[in-house]
This record gives sequence, C-alpha cells and structure tokens, in this order.
Amino acid sequence: MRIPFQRSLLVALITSTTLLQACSDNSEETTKEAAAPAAEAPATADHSNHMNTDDSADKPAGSGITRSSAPEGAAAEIVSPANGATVSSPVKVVFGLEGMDVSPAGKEKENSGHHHLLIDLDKMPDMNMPLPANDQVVHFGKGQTETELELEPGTHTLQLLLGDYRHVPHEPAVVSETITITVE
Ligand SMILES: [Cu+2]
Repeated sequence: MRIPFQRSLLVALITSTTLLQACSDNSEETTKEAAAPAAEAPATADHSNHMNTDDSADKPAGSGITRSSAPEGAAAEIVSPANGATVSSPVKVVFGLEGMDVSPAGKEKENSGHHHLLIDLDKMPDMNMPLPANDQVVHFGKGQTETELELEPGTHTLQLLLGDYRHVPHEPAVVSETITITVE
C-alpha cells in the first residue's frame, strides 16, 4: 500500500534540472555573442527548438530560476551622460556599479554581474528569467563598462539593469535610475 511518492519527486527533480541545464546552455551561447546583441536572436530560437518537446514548460522554467542575491547597498548608475543632457549621436554612455563587481556572462561569480542597457523601454522585462536581447535590451556580456550608442534625434530614456552570469537580474534587482537625454 505504499504510494510511489518518491518516484514522482524524482521525476520532478530531473525535469527541473533538465530545464535549468537548457537555460544555462543558452546563457553560454549568448555569452559568445554578447557584443553583438542582434546575433542573439538565433540563439534564442535555438533555445526554443531545444525545448520543443516541452514548450508549455517555458514559463514555469523561467519562474523556477533562483535569482542571485545582490548585497545590500549595491547600485548601478549611468555616470554619463547626465540626466537631462543634450548630446549628439553617437552617444558615449558610461556605466557605474557600486558594491558589486562587473564580470563577464557565462562564469558564475558571487556578487557580480554584467550591465544591460535599457533603451526607450516602457515596461521592465521579466526579472525571473534571462533578459531578452533586442534593440531595447542591450547586453554587455563581456563585462564592458561603457558604450557608444547610435540614437535618432529626439528624446530617449536610458537605464542600466545588472544581470548575473545567466543574464538573470539579481534579487533585489540592481537598476539605475532612468535618465532622459535629448539627441540633437
Ligand atoms: Cu546579459
């Protein structure tokens, strides 16, 4: 009369381990392409192909991730340009990070992460999964601390969001304030 409870627990464990591995595989792929965010799209597509036996599990897999913890007082800041500045394109953006170290994606290291620049992004991405890579969420997975941005004339918002070695934001999220700049 014993219920095979342990077996179902085992299955659940194996399933979640497999999903986690799938996600870290993806992180490694994106790491290599980190300097060229556009190239990350195929990697993302690969990821879903990978998982096509289990598509419905995509979301639970994301929310099952344990976020790396950020130490108290950790802060990201856009050092330059200043909030409200009028600049010309290309815009040099300098990233600042306090209380943590910048380290490249793909390598696990405590209290560290790499920068992501959120450009004209209205809604924060899901913090419980690896950040997407697109024109508005730019990864600096090599551990870069500045960039040159081509921006159209007009006003733009910029914000930094730190991600861990898997491109997952920390808990609590290390984000800068949003700055608004005008490009001439
Ligand atoms: Cu990233």
